Amino acid sequence: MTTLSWHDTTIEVMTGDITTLAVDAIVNAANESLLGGGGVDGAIHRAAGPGLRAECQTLHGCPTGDAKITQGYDLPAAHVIHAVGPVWHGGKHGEEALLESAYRNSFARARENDVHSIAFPAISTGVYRFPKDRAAAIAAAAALAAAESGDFSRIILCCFSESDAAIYGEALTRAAER
Ligand code: AR6
Repeated sequence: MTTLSWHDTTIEVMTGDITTLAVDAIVNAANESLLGGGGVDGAIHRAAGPGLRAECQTLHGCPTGDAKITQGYDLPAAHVIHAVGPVWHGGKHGEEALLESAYRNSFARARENDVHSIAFPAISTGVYRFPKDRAAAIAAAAALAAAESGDFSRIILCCFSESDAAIYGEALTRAAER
């Protein structure tokens, strides 16, 4: 685990199941339909129960790079922020800007809803095939920028494997040294 104090925010890279975290909001790596899927999206919907899907149906989807917020239902987290990261198509289709935008809009939804502690999965690095080192650098830069805003007490980058946590931890350390 990598932990960093940045301005008044604690930024942590951890390994674990994001559905177990008792934070103000967990972020979902969703798709444009917002109606569920596999990976972390499937795990969040299973743990939250049917209320989450019912609320998602009222949202009419979400474009890539954007994020929408719901309640957390049976999750220990109060809210779910559904962020839609890009599918990796080789890197020349605006993928990096879209992933940055997904993080930026997730933090925006958080601010609008008094969310001060927030946990992110490794958005786009599973089924969407975004290279992990590049995705980690984008996540780390977004977390530092959000910490500098002073609006967050705790930002967690929640990886699902030790090897991913090593990549995200290194990216966070490197971003903080710049
Ligand atoms: N806690 C934390 N991280 C997890 C968990 C969990 N419980 N389960 C998986 N991960 P992915 P994407 C990690 O594929 O690439 C869905 O079908 C996983 O190991 O879930 O953004 C959606 O509906 C990986 O590191 O999301 C979309 O259609 C990371 O979460 C599509 O997949 C992201 O992998 C989105 O693809």
